[in-house]
Amino acid sequence: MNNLEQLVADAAAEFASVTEPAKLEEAKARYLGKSGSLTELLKGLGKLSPEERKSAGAAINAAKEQVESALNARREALREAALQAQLAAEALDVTLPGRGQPTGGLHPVMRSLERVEQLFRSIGFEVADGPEIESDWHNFTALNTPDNHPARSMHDTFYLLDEAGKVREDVLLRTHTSPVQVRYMQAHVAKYGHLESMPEIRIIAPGRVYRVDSDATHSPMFHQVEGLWVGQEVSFADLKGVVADFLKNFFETDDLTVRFRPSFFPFTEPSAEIDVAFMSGPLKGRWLEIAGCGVVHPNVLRFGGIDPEKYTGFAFGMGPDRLTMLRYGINDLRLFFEGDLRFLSQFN
Ligand code: 2NM
Repeated sequence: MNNLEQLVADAAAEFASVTEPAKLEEAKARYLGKSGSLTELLKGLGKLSPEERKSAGAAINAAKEQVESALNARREALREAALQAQLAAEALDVTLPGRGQPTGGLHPVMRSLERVEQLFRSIGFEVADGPEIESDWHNFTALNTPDNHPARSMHDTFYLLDEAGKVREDVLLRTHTSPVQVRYMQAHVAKYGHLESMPEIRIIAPGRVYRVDSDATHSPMFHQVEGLWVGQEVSFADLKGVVADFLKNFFETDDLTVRFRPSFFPFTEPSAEIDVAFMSGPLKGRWLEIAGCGVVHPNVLRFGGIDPEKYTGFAFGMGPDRLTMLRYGINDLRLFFEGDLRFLSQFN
């Protein structure tokens, strides 16, 4: 083998031995680069006689073409190998069965809330809402709650922090949905004026509320639905009728008894707890505390912009979490907040 043939064989072997494109370009430079061995041979042609130069030049150029074609073949092989590796890495088996698209469903508490809304809409109530981050004024002051009331303590209510991390006294997570009723009364009066012509207010306010409390029967976030009916001759008798009718419809039975037990709330006077007892079924004969209610306190009407000499109203508040537990026979409140599909999927 002469020198040129040896050089071509060396180049081909070197190209074949590299597996990375960058290394291949380095190998190319050693033969075809500015001071590569073939380039140096071509530079040396000038020192030869014209006859020698002709044959030597032809031989070197032939060798150069062989090296270039070995290089191009190797470049192409490396490109093809890289492509195959990428295709293998990104392979999709389009023949696999799909993963499926499971359908979602309503949370059982939301089912109850929708049911409550539907039943109250059917007797002419509107559904109202408001912010979960409330002012102390809407949540407590306007609801006739005295400054020193224990519910106002940080022990019972979540307050918000200012930018320096200090507790603000004027902003909190609402502890009930009553501030929605206050806001609604004010907006209603602003819209219609507070004269004889003001239409009645009939609303329910469903939503999340927050209290510092957490055990098997209390969650720091829970749900409430409150109702409010304000008009010129609205009485406790109307309240009893609306509530008893609602409970019979909600639990889909006439086989229940409702009783009103005197109680106290700052925002109503008189006030009562509402108990219900089923006359049949697994809970037969047990009184269950289900809601609170009362005639709206004159101060609350006044804070809402309504003249308590002209209008009266009743209000009630109940817990859809508890209503849901009773309706479905659920024994632990925490099941509602764990997000376990084995539990949740039973309601859909
Ligand atoms: C309850 C019990 C009794 C109530 C009062 C009001 C308002 F804003 F009209 F004054 N809304 N809800 C109320 C009354 C809530 O929950 C146990």
